[in-house]
Amino acid sequence: MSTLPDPVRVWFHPDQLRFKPRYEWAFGERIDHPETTARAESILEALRDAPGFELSSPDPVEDGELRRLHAPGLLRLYESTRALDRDLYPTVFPKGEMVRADPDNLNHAGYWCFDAGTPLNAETWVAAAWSASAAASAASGILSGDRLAYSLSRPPGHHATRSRFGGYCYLNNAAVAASRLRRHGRVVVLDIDYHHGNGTQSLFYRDDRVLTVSIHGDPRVDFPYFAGFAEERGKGRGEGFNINLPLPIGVDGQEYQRVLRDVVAKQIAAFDPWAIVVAAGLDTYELDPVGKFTLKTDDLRRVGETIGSWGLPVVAVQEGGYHAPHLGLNARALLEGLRTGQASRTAAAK
Ligand code: SP5
Ligand code: ZN
Repeated sequence: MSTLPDPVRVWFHPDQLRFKPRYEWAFGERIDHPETTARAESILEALRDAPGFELSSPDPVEDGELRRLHAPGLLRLYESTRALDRDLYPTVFPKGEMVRADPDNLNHAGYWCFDAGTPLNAETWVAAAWSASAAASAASGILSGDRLAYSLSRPPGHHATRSRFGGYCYLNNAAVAASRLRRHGRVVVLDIDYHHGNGTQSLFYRDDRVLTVSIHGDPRVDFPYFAGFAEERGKGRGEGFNINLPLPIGVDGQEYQRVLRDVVAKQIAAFDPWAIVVAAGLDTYELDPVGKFTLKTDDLRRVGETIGSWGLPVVAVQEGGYHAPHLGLNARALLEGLRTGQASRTAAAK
C-alpha cells in the first residue's frame, strides 16, 4: 500500500510583511534594498498551491527564549525602535572599551550594529519577532514528529550575533530553531546561504552539541568579510565543531554538490546528530543580484536531495535569496528535493 507523505508545514506570519526596508548603503552608494517583501510573497505564491505544502501560523516566541541567545541590550534596543517615525541607519559604530551604550537612546543603535545595510524602523521588531517565531514553531513541529518543516523566515537571521544586527538580520532564526532541538541531542546547522553564517557560528562557537557548517563565498572578497575562514574551528569544548568551507566566486552546481557529498556528508555522519537545521539561503542562484555562485534551480533541488538523503529530520529556515521573481521556484525546488531525498532514504531502509 502506498501512502502520501505528510504535508510540509510552511511557517509564516503576515506581520512579517510589515517591515519594508527601502534602501541600503553599500560602498558609499545608496542602492535599493534587496531584502524586499516581494521575496516572501514569491515564496508564498509558489508554495500556497503546490501539492504537499500547508501554510501554518507560528506561536509567538517568548522573550525568555530570545534572551538565551541574544543580549538584553539588543532586545531592549528593538523595543525602543517602536517609537521611530523614520528609517534609522546607524552610522557610528563604536569600538573598544571606553564606550557607554544605552539601548533606550536610538543615537546609540550603532553599538548593536555592524553594517549600514540593516535599517531600523517602527515595523522592524514585529517582523523580526515573527520571523524568529516561525523558526521556533518549525523546530517544535520536528519535536512532535514532522520529518521536514520550513520556516519562511523574513527578515533573515544568520548574520545576527548575540549582541549585534547586520547583513539584513536582526534575530538569529536558525539559532532559535537549533536551540529548541539541541535540548534533545546533537544538532547540525548547515548554512547554504551564499554568505558565511557569522552570527550562527559565533552563537555556537563554544558548543560541542551544535555543529555549525557553512558553505559560502570567500570572505576575503565578500560579506561578512571578517569571518568565515577555514581556520575558524571553534573554541574550548566547541573546538572542532565549527566548519567553514569558503569557495571561490563562480562555483557551479557540480562543484557545490561535490563539497556537500565529499566533505559535508562525512563530517555530519561523524558527528551523528539527531536533526539538522538548514540555513536555507538561495542567493547561490545564478541570477542572484547579491551572491556570486552560479547554481541553477535544478542544482538547488539536488542540494535538497543530498541533504534529505542523510535521513535526518530537517528544519529549513529561509535566509537570503534576492532574485525575487524566481525565489519561490527555488524554495520549492529545494524543499521538494529535501522531501525526495528523505523518501529515498526511507525506501532504502525498508
Ligand atoms: C542574509 C543575507 O544574505 N545577507 C546578505 C547581506 C549582504 N550585504 C552586502 C550587500 C552588498 C550589496 N551589493 C549589492 C549589489 C547589487 N547589484
Ligand atoms: Zn546571503
